[in-house]
Amino acid sequence: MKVNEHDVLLVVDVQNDFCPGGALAVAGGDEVVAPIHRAASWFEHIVLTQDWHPHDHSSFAPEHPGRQPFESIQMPYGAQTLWPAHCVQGSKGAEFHPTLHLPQAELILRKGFHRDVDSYSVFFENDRVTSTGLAGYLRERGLTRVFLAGLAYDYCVAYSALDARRLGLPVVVLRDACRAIDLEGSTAKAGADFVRTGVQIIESGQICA
Ligand code: VGL
Ligand code: ZN
Repeated sequence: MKVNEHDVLLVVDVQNDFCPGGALAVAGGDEVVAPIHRAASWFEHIVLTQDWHPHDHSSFAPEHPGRQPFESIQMPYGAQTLWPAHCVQGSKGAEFHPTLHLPQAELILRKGFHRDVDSYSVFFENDRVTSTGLAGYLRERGLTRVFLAGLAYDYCVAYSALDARRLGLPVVVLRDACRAIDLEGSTAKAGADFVRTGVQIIESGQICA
């Protein structure tokens, strides 16, 4: 697949806490770095995102006495999965994985910084109305097709892909450059949602100039 100057590679949440040894480790999370680097060499435009929570974020299980990580609770905006505390602003766990080397990235977008609302998608928070501003950034810069890679395939990557489709953008997910959390069928659901909404799924090796 050919990429051009209107394409952007969104590298989602390749942070220590989502990699082996991290607070919310995704199996093989660090293995996304090599395919991301290979894909990145073809792109003129790269945006990195960072999950970036206050220490007392409402998605953290310890904020809800009696509740365990990976349980679901009802928030004012709907169902919310509770997570171990992760990606706390300024912590080592919130830093990019040390092997990720993309100094050419033109924007680092942080999300999840509102205490009372989680944000899986890089476009809209989990209340589905609060914008991160990324859609406006892409529009103003003439970036009209989105390629997605990173962590986690079934959460931040999937929510971002579906929101980009809702915004009317063509979306391509680089499957080998993602790893999943896989909670209660979430990986299969993401794949089915991609097919239903027209998200294209390719391998990073299929990209060319
Ligand atoms: C993510 C769960 C909680 C992700 C972030 O980046 O996929 N998942 N926070
Ligand atoms: Zn998070």
